[in-house]
Amino acid sequence: MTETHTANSITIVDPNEFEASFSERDRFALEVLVGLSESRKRLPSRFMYDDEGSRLFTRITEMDVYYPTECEIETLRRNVDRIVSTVGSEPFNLVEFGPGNGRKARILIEPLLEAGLEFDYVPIDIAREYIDEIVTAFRESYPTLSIKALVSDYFAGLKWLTGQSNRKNIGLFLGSNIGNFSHAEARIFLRNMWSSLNPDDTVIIGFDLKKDIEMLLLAYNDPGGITAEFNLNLLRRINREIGGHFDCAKFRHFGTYDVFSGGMESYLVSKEDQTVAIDGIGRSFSFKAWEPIHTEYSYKYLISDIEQLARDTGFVVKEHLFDSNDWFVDSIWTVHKDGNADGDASAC
Ligand code: AVI
Repeated sequence: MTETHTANSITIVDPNEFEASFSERDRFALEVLVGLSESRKRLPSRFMYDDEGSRLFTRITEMDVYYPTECEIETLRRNVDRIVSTVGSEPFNLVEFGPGNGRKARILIEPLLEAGLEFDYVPIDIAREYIDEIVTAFRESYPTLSIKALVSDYFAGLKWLTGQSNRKNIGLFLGSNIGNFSHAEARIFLRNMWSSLNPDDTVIIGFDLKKDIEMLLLAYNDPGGITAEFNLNLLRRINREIGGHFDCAKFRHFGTYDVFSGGMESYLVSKEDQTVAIDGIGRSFSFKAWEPIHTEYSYKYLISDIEQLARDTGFVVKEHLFDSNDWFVDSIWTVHKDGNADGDASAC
């Protein structure tokens, strides 16, 4: 892992140079090959976020029908004093997993600076360009803020951080990104986070709550078709990066809700029988008329689900912070580790 000091207060840690033999493009090609070869075709949602996908996702967050972003911003704003008070007065790291454009972190950073607290802001993201953008923007907005920006896988970055700093960590995993994991993946993710943190560290996790089904369906099937474009961009990305020959007009976006699992599910459905070649992986894939490709889960939670998830992964729920409609929650958890190094791993 190398460290590059770009300014007094900024550290960029880049572990990726050692992993260059397996590029993001190779990984994408492999996942497309595996996902489209299955009898229930699927493409992993994490590949939705290339430059074009990130641009489309930002547009989604600006739509009135896509309520989670505004709900979480309201949640953070109306509860900022409570969050500042949970932090305590000791120096700490404010670690943000996947900071996006940093819009939500700003809501916390300003009052934390005003309160005169000593902390490093530590955004962690695998994509160097996002980290560069946030560092540039935050250096301009907050000249006194100390930033340690980590270009890294979340847990490698967190392990590096806890290995070189024994400050308390306050982790932010906002935006209901946890909802894009299956329930099993969410448990694995949170348990990994637990393992990488120290006892009594805090995490604040954004969960979208179960709610009126019409509202969910509208949020993921907006009338302007931006969500459809966001979903179809996966096929365009295959065309751009690995020589696919998808005709997007021959697929449609379909967003539906599984009341049993609480998952909004997104699909791309083939409108006709067709065979599509992907030159970069030397294969063609056949689609029957109305055959789906699963592309995304967005799980919605009950408070009882969240509390169970915390217990199962070794955390203690401190507080739930809500927006004024109770549509969204930022849940504050602390890391519980007793004498046993494995903690309470009962459900893992
Ligand atoms: C990033 N993630 C939390 C969004 C969600 O709501 O699951 C992605 C998204 N997909 C369609 N619309 C928004």
